[in-house]
Amino acid sequence: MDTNKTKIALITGITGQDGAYLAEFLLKKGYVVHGLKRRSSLFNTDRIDHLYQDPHASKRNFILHYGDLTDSSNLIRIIQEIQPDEIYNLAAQSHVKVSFDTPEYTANADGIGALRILDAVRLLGLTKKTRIYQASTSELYGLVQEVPQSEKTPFYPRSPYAVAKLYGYWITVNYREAYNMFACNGILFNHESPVRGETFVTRKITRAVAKIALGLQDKLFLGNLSAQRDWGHAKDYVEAMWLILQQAQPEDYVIATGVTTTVRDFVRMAFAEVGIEVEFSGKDVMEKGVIIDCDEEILNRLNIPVEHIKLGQTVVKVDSQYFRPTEVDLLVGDPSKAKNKLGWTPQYTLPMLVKEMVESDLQLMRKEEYLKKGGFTILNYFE
Ligand code: NDP
Ligand code: GDR
Repeated sequence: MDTNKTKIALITGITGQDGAYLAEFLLKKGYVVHGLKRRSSLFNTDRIDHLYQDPHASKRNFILHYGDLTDSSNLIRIIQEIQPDEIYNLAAQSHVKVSFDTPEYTANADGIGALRILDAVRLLGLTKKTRIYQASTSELYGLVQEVPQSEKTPFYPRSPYAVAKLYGYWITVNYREAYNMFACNGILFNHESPVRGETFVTRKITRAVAKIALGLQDKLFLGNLSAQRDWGHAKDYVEAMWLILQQAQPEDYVIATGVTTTVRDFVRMAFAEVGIEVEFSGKDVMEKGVIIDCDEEILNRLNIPVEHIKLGQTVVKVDSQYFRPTEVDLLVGDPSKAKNKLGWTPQYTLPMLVKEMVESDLQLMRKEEYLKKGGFTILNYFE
């Protein structure tokens, strides 16, 4: 590849969490970044509005295109027009629980969508020019076969989402082998951030913690508290995506921290950030989390009124509607290959991530607090 030429990247799923972090990352590296965004009835560009450039400007390095992973002709046209050096296929129906409700759509977007990208590059004769990153996932491991999970661990998907992503994984490997394409899977374990979607468990927790601290919500309803996840920060993980495409050989990589934590412990850590100590008791659907102590120094520092915190108050309850028909109990990745070959190591630890997310949601919820004081009704869409 000519390293002096300005590189052109296409990001599908640019309006999502990873799309936004990756766009920022690539722009800083001097790329021209094109993004595929879906038409929606409401604006869906909150996460990338700070990168927006006026379409009337004479020179732009950040350009959005309407498109959808379920529309081949649209993908072919955009890729033909852009002639990208790198494509990051991040678009997906990415919610595991929702995939049980929309299995066919999930298969179409997450499975066949990956094929459409690969095949567009092949049909357009770009196999030598365009490198492709496929957003594969630790959900592929599903039912525990071994821990920690590495590139060699067998897959056993446990949701329509994971089965669709399994197709995406293997079609990427197949196109690499069949057509000599530079196409790679990043098998990324869970990664979060202050702009994580509000219905994923970490963000659901940090939003609720902020609201409970500010007296805007009483309780947080959750599903399986015993699930264990290897949580990292999206900012670290988008760097790994880029590194995967800069190697001499196309290969697949596990990207993870190597540390696993239960949902229950994530809840404890998030409440601790605002000075609230929560203890859990009971089993399965009867389990609950109760405030047993508070740290007034932290409350004062964060300007949280102490009268909002009631010792003995139940702040977490289990609600079986959030259970999945088949669950993934334990994920913990082995990132040795990424460390050795890519030189990648995450900068964020879980405590740093939790702190950043809680602080950001506290700031956000202060706006709701302000509106509530002004007499406006707050709708709880995300609980
Ligand atoms: P998000 O849910 O935040 O973003 C998904 C993006 O895909 C959004 O931009 C969404 O658009 C877009 N999208 C959804 N369906 C379509 C479609 N049919 N056509 C075009 N665009 C579509 O996900 P993340 O940023 O967290 O994840 C990025 C990718 O990485 C996903 O493929 C996910 O499955 C995968 N992954 C994520 C991990 C994580 O922990 N975050 C871990 C491993 C893999 P809109 O904004 O309009 O909804
Ligand atoms: P996951 O993330 O399914 O791992 O997929 P999610 O945050 O949705 O769930 C993590 C674990 O928490 C348990 N859980 C709950 N989950 C949600 N969403 N809401 C709840 O109320 C709740 N209570 C408990 C879940 O059962 C699960 O065990 C994410 C997505 O980003 C995928 O796209 C990605 O591929 C994987 O991470 C790696």
